[in-house]
Amino acid sequence: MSIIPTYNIILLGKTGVGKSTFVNSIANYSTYDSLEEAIEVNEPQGVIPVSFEITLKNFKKIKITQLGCNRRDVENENLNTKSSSCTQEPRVYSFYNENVGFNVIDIPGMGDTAGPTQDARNIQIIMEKLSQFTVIHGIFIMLKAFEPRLTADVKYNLNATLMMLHANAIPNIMFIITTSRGADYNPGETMTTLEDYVANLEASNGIKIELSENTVFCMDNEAYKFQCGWNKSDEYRKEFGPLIKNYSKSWDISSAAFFKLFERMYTMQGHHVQLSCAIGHARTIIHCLIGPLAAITALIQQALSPASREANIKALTKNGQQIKDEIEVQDTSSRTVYYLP
Ligand SMILES: Nc1nc2c(ncn2[C@@H]2O[C@H](COP(=O)(O)OP(=O)(O)OP(=O)(O)O)[C@@H](O)[C@H]2O)c(=O)[nH]1
Ligand SMILES: [Mg+2]
Repeated sequence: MSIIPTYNIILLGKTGVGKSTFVNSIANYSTYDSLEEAIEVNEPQGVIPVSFEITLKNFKKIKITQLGCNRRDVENENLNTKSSSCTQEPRVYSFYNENVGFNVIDIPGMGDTAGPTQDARNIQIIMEKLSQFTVIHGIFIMLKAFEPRLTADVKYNLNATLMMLHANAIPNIMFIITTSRGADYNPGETMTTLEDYVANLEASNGIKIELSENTVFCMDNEAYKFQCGWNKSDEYRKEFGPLIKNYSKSWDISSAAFFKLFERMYTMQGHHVQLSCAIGHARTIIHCLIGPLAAITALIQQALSPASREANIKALTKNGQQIKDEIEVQDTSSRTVYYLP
């Protein structure tokens, strides 16, 4: 059996940006030549389970659920609550044909609706998943087309994403702009936001990230939603069927962007994951030490206060027996010691 070249890709970006939808779109853009063909066959290629709600003109809501190819993945996608983050654990989705293979790592998004503690845990599990690979060729940072300002939220998500990576990974970074139909399949206001971020990063850390046609790819993967709606609901078909031209244009432009992006991977030198994982471990250790260090600092400050010094002097001048009574000798043999990784 001959070994085919395989490329590893990780999808990063805040929750709800469209990482899982992107993975499903890969399967469909690679299977059908056009949305019209996909609709005729009427078998949406579901890789990751999805569920979404559509509001019709009369405000009636319909729920569309499309299962993935592996039933076990249903547990990994939180499909029941509308406003919660979906993907729970990183999963690798492998796409192969006879010539080439792609392993795409879909992860839970940063800015998880469960809060910062969940984000810290997510970073750890993402690093664990990454460490299963020797090299990574594509680091896809995903954003929606309408991020008009470099808000604290956008900055937090970009920082959290980039902090996971070693500087050597920078040439492997690609920006994917989703939901871009409203911006005519351009990066829209997000480009200015990205330019601001990249300029700040260069000024403060000397890190330079290229923003060009080679690194920024725009798409709108709404056609996948259309495929699922068409397949699952008569009401959807009746109301959205006449709009097929819009979705078809999104398909054509997005699949072209997708093929250009994936062909770009053939030219990439793989980033050695070990380097980024070392940074991840260092961050975990620092994170674990912050609590104890804060407690020690507080104790030192307390000991330095005049009242505390006075109390210590008094204690030391008590008679020997009293001091003896107050000293508690600890039995160290049964202590539980936790070693940091
Ligand atoms: N119109 C449009 N909707 C999109 C696009 N990409 C994703 N969506 C919708 O946005 C919502 C969130 O998409 P997901 O793919 O679940 O987002 P995610 O990044 O995987 O989210 P987490 O798993 O929570 O990190 C879903 O309702 C998708 O149908 C897009 O390009 N265009
Ligand atoms: Mg997801």
